[in-house]
Amino acid sequence: MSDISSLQSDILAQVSAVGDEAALEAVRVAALGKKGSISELMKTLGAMSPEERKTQGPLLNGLRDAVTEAIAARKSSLGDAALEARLASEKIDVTLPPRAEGKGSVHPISQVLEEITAIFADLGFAVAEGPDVEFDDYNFTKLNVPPDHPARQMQDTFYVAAQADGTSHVLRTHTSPVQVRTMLNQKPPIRVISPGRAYRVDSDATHSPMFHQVEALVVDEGIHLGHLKWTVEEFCKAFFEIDKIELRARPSFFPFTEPSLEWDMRCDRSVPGQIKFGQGDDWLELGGSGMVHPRVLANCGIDPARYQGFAFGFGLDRMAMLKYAIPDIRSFFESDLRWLKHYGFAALDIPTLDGGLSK
Ligand code: FA5
Repeated sequence: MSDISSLQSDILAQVSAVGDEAALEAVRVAALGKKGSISELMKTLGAMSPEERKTQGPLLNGLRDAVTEAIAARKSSLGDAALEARLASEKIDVTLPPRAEGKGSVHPISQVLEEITAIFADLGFAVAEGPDVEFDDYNFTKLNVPPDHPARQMQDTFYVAAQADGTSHVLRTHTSPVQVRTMLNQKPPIRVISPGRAYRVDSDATHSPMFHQVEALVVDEGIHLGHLKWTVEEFCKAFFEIDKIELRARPSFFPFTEPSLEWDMRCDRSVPGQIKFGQGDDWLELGGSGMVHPRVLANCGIDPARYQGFAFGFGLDRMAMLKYAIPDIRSFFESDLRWLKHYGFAALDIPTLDGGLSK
């Protein structure tokens, strides 16, 4: 009995004295391993008389359980301590600003996104977001494109496998479903932009299967086409950093707007590799827009008899290509560091309207 209890206190003392997991493992093997002190004692049980076994059995089992438990507890506290030490040694202060001399640079898409956000923030717009995997209902049906409507063919859609709960999803083909999400959750007046990714089965020098759009949505009483034109004009002047621009509106069709317009900007592309805005005989396509269709407002719980809205959706990658003379849209997504070094922006040059968007 006293042998067993002194063996127990001896092993428990060793367990609490170890400084790391390797030393603890050595103590475990010496006590509970195949030839360990406790295992050897357990083997003697077989040779004992039934009477002796009755008293020694519980004592030896108690010894083995106490040591096993102590080792497990020590192992977890050593593990916690090791983790704590590792976390402390690998701590990074993410609030520290990046070093200006660092090699990292801002991708042109991120830069353009920041520029656009700064411009619209100045005009009083908030930023709204939605998921890339979107309900078919929000991407199409609530936007006045019911199932089987031929307008679904206007966008080559990536469909997601049918869900168990009966809902169907798509990779959003445009950022317009964020309009739906916003109107379902907010009452007018609404003034939001939603920059983000969109997906279509499309690939060439000016089309990418994954691309970016920026959507703008305004809903309030008394909103008309004049507000749309003014906003597009102010946005283009600020974005292209020029005072004089000339816009042209062409009639178009989108199921979710009525009337629908596409905007072009006057430009001069007579010198290869160069583009000048506000002059010349060429027109640059910006994107689609229109007055929000009354049926879309009603689908989203907004009374079309009281409120009107305008919306537009421009291709962000295309705008970046134009502003920064990037010839092929696919190069945005090739992760070529040499390309990024050439077209990227310094991390500390945050675009602001007063400080300059692109310097
Ligand atoms: C739309 O996607 C509408 N949702 C825009 C809209 C919003 C209209 C609100 C009215 C009201 P469209 O399919 O034309 O429209 O696309 C808009 C812009 O996205 C295009 O002008 C183009 O710049 C860009 N775009 C479209 N497909 C691609 C692609 N595969 N790769 C790169 N850019 C693309």
